[in-house]
Amino acid sequence: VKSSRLTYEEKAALQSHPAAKKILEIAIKKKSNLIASLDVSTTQEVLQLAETIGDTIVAVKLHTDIIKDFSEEYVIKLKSIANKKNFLLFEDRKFGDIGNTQQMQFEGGLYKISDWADLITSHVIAGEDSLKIFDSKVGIITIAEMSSSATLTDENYKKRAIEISENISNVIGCVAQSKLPSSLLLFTPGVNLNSIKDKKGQNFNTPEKVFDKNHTDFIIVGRGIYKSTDPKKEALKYQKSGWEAYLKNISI
Ligand code: 5BU
Repeated sequence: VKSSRLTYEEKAALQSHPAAKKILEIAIKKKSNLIASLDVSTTQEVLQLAETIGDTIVAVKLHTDIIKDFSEEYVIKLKSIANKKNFLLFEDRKFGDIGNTQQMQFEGGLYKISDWADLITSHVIAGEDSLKIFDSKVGIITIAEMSSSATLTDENYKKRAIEISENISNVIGCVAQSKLPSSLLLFTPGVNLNSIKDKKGQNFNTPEKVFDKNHTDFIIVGRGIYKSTDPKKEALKYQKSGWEAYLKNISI
């Protein structure tokens, strides 16, 4: 019996955007569907973690606006680690404004996200046209559904968000907490092997659950890795458990 989900090879063949092809190629090559969210506050911590766990991941997800000492030199160093270790740079900026403002936030300011990010997140709250300002090279991941308790992203919102995402050629996937009825790639944050929630509204699932239940493509792990006393060991654990969950998923 054929599994209801496609393999990464099958998905890669369907993609037209280079960032989508690339992240799937890396997944296949490294046997990893792990994205590490390095939500730390100094460039040194980001660089050190990226170097330490770089072999186990397909992308580093960043919140560049929480870094205290951002500089162009940091971007050069991070890019060089990303090239050496073969992972993408994913800025979780969650754009959520009118197109004109988002364009300035994407291209300008201190961070010049458009200069270095392979992937970015964007809300779709401002409607389809607001997403047309991102250059064609960056892979956009829209937020269709959030992981937090009592989020406003209900079924109708998710449906509309997916419709918009399908109409924009550089949207490569969505963040969501349930299956996607679409060939868009699914990215799932709120993954942790040791906790079920935090005290600030976050909900966690295991890698196995998000593959079994949602047929996700990529798991996003933050505190589960960067807060651990041995990030390398923990990243390997998530890599292995994410990959085993994927293999199980394609075999049924
Ligand atoms: P955690 O430490 O594993 O909870 O980190 C999760 C990361 O994913 C963190 O950077 C969040 O900003 C991000 N995230 C999320 O947790 N839930 C969502 O729905 C979205 C992003 Br969208």
